[in-house]
Amino acid sequence: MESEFNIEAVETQKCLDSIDYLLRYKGSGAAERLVQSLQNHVGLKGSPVAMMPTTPYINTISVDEQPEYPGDFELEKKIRSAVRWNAMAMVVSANREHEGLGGHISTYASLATLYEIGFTHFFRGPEAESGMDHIYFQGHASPGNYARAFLEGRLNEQHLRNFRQELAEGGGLSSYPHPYLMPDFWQFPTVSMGLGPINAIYHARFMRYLVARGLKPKAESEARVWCFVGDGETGEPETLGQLNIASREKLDNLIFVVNCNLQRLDGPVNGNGKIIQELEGVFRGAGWNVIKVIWGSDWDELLKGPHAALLIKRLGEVVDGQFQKYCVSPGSYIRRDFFGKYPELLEAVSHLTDVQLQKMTRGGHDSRKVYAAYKRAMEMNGKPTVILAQTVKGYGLGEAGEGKNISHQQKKMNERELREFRARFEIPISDEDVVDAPFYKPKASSPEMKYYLEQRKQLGGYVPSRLKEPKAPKFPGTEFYQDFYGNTGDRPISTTMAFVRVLTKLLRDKDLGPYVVPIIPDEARTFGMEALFRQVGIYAHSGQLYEPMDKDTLLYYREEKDGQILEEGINEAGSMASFIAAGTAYSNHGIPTIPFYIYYSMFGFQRVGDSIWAAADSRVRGFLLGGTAGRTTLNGEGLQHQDGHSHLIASTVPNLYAYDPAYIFEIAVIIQDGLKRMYQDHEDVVYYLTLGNENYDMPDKPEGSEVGIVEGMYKLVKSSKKSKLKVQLLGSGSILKEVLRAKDILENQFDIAADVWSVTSYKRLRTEALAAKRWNMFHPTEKAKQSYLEKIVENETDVFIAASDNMKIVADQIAPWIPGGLFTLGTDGFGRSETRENLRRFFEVDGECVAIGALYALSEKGLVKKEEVKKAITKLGVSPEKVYPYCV
Ligand SMILES: Cc1ncc(C[n+]2csc(CCOP(=O)(O)OP(=O)(O)O)c2C)c(N)n1
Ligand SMILES: [Mg+2]
Repeated sequence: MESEFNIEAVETQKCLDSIDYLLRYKGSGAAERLVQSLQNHVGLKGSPVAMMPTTPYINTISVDEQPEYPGDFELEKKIRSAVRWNAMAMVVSANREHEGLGGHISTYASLATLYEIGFTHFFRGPEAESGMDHIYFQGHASPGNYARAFLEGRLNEQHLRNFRQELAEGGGLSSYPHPYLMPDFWQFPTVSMGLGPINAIYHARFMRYLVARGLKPKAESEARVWCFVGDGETGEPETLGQLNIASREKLDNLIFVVNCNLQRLDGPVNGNGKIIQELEGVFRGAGWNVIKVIWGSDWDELLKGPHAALLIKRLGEVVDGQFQKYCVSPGSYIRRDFFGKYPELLEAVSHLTDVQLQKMTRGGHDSRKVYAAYKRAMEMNGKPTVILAQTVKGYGLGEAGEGKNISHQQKKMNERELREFRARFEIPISDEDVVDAPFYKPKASSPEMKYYLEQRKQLGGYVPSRLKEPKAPKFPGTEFYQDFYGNTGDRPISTTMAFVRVLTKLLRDKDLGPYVVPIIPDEARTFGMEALFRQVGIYAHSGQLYEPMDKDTLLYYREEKDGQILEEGINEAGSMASFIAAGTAYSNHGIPTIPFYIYYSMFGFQRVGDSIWAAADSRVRGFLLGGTAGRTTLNGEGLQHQDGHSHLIASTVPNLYAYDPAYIFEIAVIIQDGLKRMYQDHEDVVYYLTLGNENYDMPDKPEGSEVGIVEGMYKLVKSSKKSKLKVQLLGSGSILKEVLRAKDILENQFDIAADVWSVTSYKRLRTEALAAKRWNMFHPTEKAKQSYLEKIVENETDVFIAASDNMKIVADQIAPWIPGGLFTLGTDGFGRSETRENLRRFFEVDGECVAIGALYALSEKGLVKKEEVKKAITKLGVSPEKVYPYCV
């Protein structure tokens, strides 16, 4: 036994010596390769060893590898302290004046150094040769950004005073990064946890796409995407769920900085474990380069000392909850509880006072360590990098909240706490003034301001900032769309096919085509778009490294380095991130790419609604296409697929125009209008179109219908029947077909004339009607305004009935403006698998039910006898006792 142990020890030592040798003469890459070879070797011998996903709980970059610090510590500290103070003062004064305004102090307090090093040494501005870096700032650290912009002269004292009072005179500052509210300042809305990280990944990839497609020149030194993430935020599936995409795409232009203050809102992120280690494993497993910045320089000595191995062991043993406890404890406790576990460690810190022990910093507050990490991240080749930086939540707040569980919510400071804060960061504010928490700006002539502003100048100007409007590409005129205005003859098509025809033609346009970005989450074949694979190719950064199995066919799966399609795989969240990247490129890159994102409509608003909201906030311009929509139109797929409510959710997004077109000419007119508004008139709007997969004949475009199609409603057929009774039937999407059937039933079987309207957008009709009504409310003595809807229905005195493949409430949106009210039919309830015919009867939106609805509405006005309606129900073969589809 004894001798066996010795053999193992001897052999182990040999291996370690080899590693040391390689480390000394060939660097860490060579050592890593040796370990890898050992692992492979053992695996081949039949006893595979699992790779350890983590490294010891110390900094990745050793002191010996640390680069020279190029900055001026003292001047940087002065600037950082001023920003810290103002960020705190902004929140404190807002909440003093108006209880409940809210805001966060502690997040920025933990981030200050992580931001500072970036702003002073790394983040490149709009004038930089590489182009601007794109930085996703932690949402609730916004006071830090505002405080810095104040020093830069981009915001004034009044702005700061009006933090979270956006309606105040002179303008205020939005709570969080919202490009919609501060369009000259913010680029990326990040405060919905998880959306910043996923959007950052796809943004970094889209930057590569722009270069690969020749839309953006390849700069010698590439711009970076930086994303600051909270450690609590890593709990969101969107944060970690797409890490593999970043490594698959070799995004070395992407740097995540996770601010590991070990706390989230309620308490510790992983009190019983170690979030930094957990994240290291996840990121490394996903193929990222991981740089841990855990300890500040005052740990260097101990970590090089004779008991380093034991200290590292101890650092690895202690869980996060306990490290948090050390933040709020005196040095004597730390000595006893942490170092005291091993007598050797106790001895190792015997020369340090309790105060010194208590002040030993975490890596994320040490400029040298952070600088080293950022520099290495910038030098990384072939992989994205994550920096896991340990910080203290509420750093510098002392008793007011440093490291405390209540820290996140802290928005007030009393006089004593303010004095302490001032003293700790040496802010030159007098004793009398400090209680008012005034803002502090060092003089423009001070060395620190000169230094900082010069650094920003060297780095190319201020960030964040939004770029100016780019030049619009040349747009095809109306003649381009003529192809789509005629009837489809005896070749019925679906609206999805119709859209694909329009898109295909747009892609072929020599001026506009290159800017079109088709985005598809593994659904191209569903939508009949596979011809595009061949026509414009699928973007793949490495091209096609295999021979596609269908190479000898016309429509083979063609991946290309400069492919145009973003084929995202089964990934609606990632596709939305691409949509946002492409739809904001006009502002972020000065390149007006036009995204057309087509997906199963059920997996749009319902699944990634928050991303759509963020897209709208981001001022995205582009088209969302909800394919295979309609609760009864997509018939076989059943409950989880059949969408009858995306138009309802779409109605909640203010700058989004939602259309439910029925015909190819409607689609062509809507897309033409959208392109003009977004890319020629520079309106920040999104167009949403639902598309169906039912084939039917499409008629000629009625003369002069363009305005109505865009405004949301036009008369498709005026009845030629002479009759005492008349109804106005409103239909949308594929149910327009059923409405036309109802017209025939009513006219032929019941002698009731019926006009038919196509309603393309209930949302738009309602929005404009509401605007007119509101104006009238405030201008009661002036001539009342009339919306488009009111104008077109004012002379129609008949009964109105609406039917669509959506919930009834979608059509009900316009009911208040319909003379005599609106009777609505729709598809409320869970979908199910059936034939279209049966489904439409089930949901009561087929021609027969629409006709019954019309008769009933007439009877309600006393124009038809109730008895007649009863007879009609029987005549049309509908069971009055059929189940109520909403809740069976
Ligand atoms: C999707 C979402 N859920 C919840 C919140 C509310 N929220 C804001 S900040 C926060 C805690 C953030 O903790 P962490 O990410 O660790 O950031 P820290 O402030 O500690 O840097 C929570 C829960 C949110 N903004 N977004
Ligand atoms: Mg945190």
